[in-house]
Amino acid sequence: MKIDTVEAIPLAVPYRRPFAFASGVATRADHVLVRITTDDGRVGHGEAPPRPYTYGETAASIVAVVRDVFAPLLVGADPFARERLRADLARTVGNNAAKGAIDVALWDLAGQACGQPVHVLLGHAADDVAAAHMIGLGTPAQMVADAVEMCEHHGVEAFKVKVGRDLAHDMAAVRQLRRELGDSVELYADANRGWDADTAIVAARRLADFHVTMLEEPNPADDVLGRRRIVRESPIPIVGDESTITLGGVARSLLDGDAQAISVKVARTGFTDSAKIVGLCEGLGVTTVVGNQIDGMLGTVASTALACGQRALARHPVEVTNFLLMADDVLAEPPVIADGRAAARQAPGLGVAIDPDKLAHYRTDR
Ligand code: MUC
Ligand code: MG
Repeated sequence: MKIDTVEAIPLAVPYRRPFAFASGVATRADHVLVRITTDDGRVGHGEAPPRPYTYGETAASIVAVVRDVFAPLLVGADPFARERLRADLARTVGNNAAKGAIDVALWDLAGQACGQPVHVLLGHAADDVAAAHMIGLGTPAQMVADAVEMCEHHGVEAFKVKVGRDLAHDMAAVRQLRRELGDSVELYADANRGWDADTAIVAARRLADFHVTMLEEPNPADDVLGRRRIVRESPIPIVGDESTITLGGVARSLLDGDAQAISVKVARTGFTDSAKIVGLCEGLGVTTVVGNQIDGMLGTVASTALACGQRALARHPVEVTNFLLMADDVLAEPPVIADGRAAARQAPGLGVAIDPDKLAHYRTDR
């Protein structure tokens, strides 16, 4: 089996409502669909969400780097040779989402060729996992309404609450969420670098009072001493997300004392590097959680496969619900969140099919 073509197709899919967080707001899914075709007629897919505020990539830069730099390295190669291809791609620095989507498409192809779903190839820790929902910034009432809808319609009992604004506003939202949802749901928080160190330390103590279990990216990790002070003084673990986007970056962050747990995202480290990060953390006794890069439906299927493939990830609720923000997408069958759980697809590879009419409708390059 050899790679024949590599395409990067820009999409624009509307959201039902915007998703806001301390470092930005997403108003539509302007993701790039990576499609790799082999000489024996198989098609693998991956989804690259551009996140300029995290990786510096835009939809246009993803399309250009895939088409002009990565496709020439991939065409003619064996899609099973992931380690060799990873090294070839790594000669170009950055471009994490583009590389992640290519890696996902390669695993999709490998699974199809083996007749096995990706989560089975990754280690088959589980067939389904508990889902966590990420609550975007809004008024406390809007945030509570979002959570209640997820509880009532999808049975979700774990929530990552966006914070990182004015402390009084953030704490009002967390207080109301705890009051409305009760003590049995898990709440954890993500400030997306919105606070300075002093504010973050105060916030961490108050969050702990509401039994919030973890705090992600409280301040910019480049504020080195400030971040270490937060880690030292916070009563709850500090999670690295946008400051820990590569295998080496995770190692450095943990050794430097900048984070005590790691958010792993298929959208930036594919399956291959995500599994390496999970292994590194597992060996060090560091918790890993599957994060959500405001993934579309394809990214959600991939995140669920990763979580179901790795035991260390299957243990914690997995952030797989934010595709519900999308008014539509290009997958023929959307993911399902039922009774608070997301199931891995059991068909070979990722088990996804692209709806050709929807693709024609949402692609922006024609
Ligand atoms: C997160 O965990 O930070 C929001 C925007 C983005 O790119 O990722 C998020 C979620
Ligand atoms: Mg985060």
